[in-house]
Amino acid sequence: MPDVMTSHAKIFVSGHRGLVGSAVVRQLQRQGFTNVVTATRQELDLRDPQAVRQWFKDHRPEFVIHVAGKVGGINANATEPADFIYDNLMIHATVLRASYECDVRKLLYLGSSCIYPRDCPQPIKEEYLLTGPLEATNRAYAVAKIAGLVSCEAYRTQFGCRFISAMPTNLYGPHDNFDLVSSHVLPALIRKFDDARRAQQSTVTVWGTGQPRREFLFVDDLAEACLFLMQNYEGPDTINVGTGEDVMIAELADTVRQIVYPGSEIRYDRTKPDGTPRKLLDVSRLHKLGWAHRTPLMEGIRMTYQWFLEHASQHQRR
Ligand code: GFB
Repeated sequence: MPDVMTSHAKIFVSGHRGLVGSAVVRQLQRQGFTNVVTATRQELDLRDPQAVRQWFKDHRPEFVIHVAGKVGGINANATEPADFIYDNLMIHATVLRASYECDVRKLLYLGSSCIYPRDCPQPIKEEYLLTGPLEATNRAYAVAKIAGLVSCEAYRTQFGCRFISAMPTNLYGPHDNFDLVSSHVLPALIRKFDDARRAQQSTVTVWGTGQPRREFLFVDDLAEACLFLMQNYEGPDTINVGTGEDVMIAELADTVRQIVYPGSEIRYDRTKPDGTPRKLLDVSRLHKLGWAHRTPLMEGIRMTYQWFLEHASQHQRR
């Protein structure tokens, strides 16, 4: 029986205040894990090798669910590439090295669907990685995430580390970033339609042409998949995590409009980039392992909007 997390195992969740990290902590609590350790950015700068090494020595986590990172939507990635590549390269290099040096028993690393080639066949299989050019708008971030994935393989090869990796699709849910400049499309649309409703503005602007297609996974489903992989997967290959269904941005915008502000109209700002035309993940490997998502998109959007309304005061511009 492989070495799995028991209820009292010491589990470090990096990035615990973010969209994914907060969902992973919720899921661990739901599943009865009582010894979860975290560190705020103020307590621990994950880009600082000395600080991370010392923190790992002091806290000795047995398992690491490594979901910290500098993330953002198409605009943030296109305008801050140096910060995206530096922060993410440093975060992944320090956490993986310290995990190896402190004999962490198993680590899960999370990548992103943007690591795949811009124009690869759809749905995207894990083996398409590095078979073609990347999407320009998030190339720096993608290279950093690929470096993290290859690092997991390298530690496994050289030192036998049980470092596994997963590639999630576009995520959304509670604790998302709703800032209009740096956010991803779904929280941005929720924010835009809600702002328009409050201001009684009849028109909402959607970026690009509305033609690209995107796949959206509710973040609590991703968190459940992370724990499933930690407990059941030992393989060297990365695993796509998604729903296997995608939607056109125009359809998504209309769905959010119906939920948040049905009386409004949509206009498109074609001066903004579309990004990758499509990035639908092939999730057959994950389904074969025994996990599939459960939250339909409409239900997930409603739950996310509900959370947004309950935390309206928090949505300051980042
Ligand atoms: O979610 P998003 O910013 O990132 O954009 P990507 C998805 C699509 O939604 C693009 C359109 O075609 C955008 O033009 N869109 C329409 C909007 N209106 C808006 C809006 O108001 N805000 C935003 N943000 N988009 C990200 C990568 O790519 O995917 C990240 O940049 C990460 O690195 C993430 O990998 C999962 O899906 O294009």
